[in-house]
Amino acid sequence: MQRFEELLEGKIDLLPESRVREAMRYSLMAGGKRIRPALLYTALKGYGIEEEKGDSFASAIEMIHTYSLIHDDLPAMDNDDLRRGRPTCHRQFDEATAILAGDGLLTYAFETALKADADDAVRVSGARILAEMAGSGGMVLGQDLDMGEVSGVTGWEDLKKVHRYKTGCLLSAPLMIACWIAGHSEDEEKWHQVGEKLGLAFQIQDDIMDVRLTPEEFGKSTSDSNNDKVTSVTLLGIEEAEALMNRLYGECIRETETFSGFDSAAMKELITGIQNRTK
Ligand code: GRG
Repeated sequence: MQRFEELLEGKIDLLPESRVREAMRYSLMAGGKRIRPALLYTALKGYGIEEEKGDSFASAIEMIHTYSLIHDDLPAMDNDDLRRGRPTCHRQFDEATAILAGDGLLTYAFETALKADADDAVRVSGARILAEMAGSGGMVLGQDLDMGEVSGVTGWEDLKKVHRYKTGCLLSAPLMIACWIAGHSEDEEKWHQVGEKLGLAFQIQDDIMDVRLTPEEFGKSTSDSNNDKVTSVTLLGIEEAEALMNRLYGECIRETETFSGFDSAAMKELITGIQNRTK
């Protein structure tokens, strides 16, 4: 994905020089796994479309993802010191700059998406999907449901809802956008469902790694299990959580085999790679 790293940094270079630009660059280029862009590119591959067609949207999604991590780490939210093994944005810069860096990335994501080299219908639908999946009916809602002392999450159904919105929506967005780029918009909702399922599996895996790995291995400073937070591991136990995670990943793979005009081989490989991830 070296090409994608250069593409993303090139977009930051287009902005006027400033402290906020450097904070945006610091967090955007901090060695994330780029799972959401990989989902978009792999879905395009399955449809037989060259990956460059997804560049603007893949960049936009990674900007939104990075903004969410910067804001999630702030003292008013999770108050984390470490992200991806490095000081969080507000630790490296300051709180005001980190807030602005998040705002800047979110706004720049929509500018980038709307400048995509695509038909009007694809650009408008892509921007609509980003807004729906990232906003207060999507990821922001998930964060709201999950917020610390006001969180009403006590059981598995509540937790699944948090994961559906907080994690699933932003994994659905690249899949939904890819089907628009490929001219298969009739499958948008089916891809949405796959992304949600993937998000649930991904988050269960995160909960398992949270108890199995040290903060250094995991690259994050707080452990949800040490925070008295309800997680899939505290609710289901580690063995049941692991079995469910593997079942969900398997279902995602099987569902992608049913899409019309789609060769699922590369997607199967990507999902299996995510399932076997170690960070
Ligand atoms: C602040 C609006 C707002 C939302 C925050 C993303 C998020 C919502 C919170 C971060 C905490 C968390 C565990 C979120 C679930 C999504 C998730 C697992 C994010 C980490 O994604 P990775 O593993 O991260 O793809 P990298 O670092 O590889 O990019």
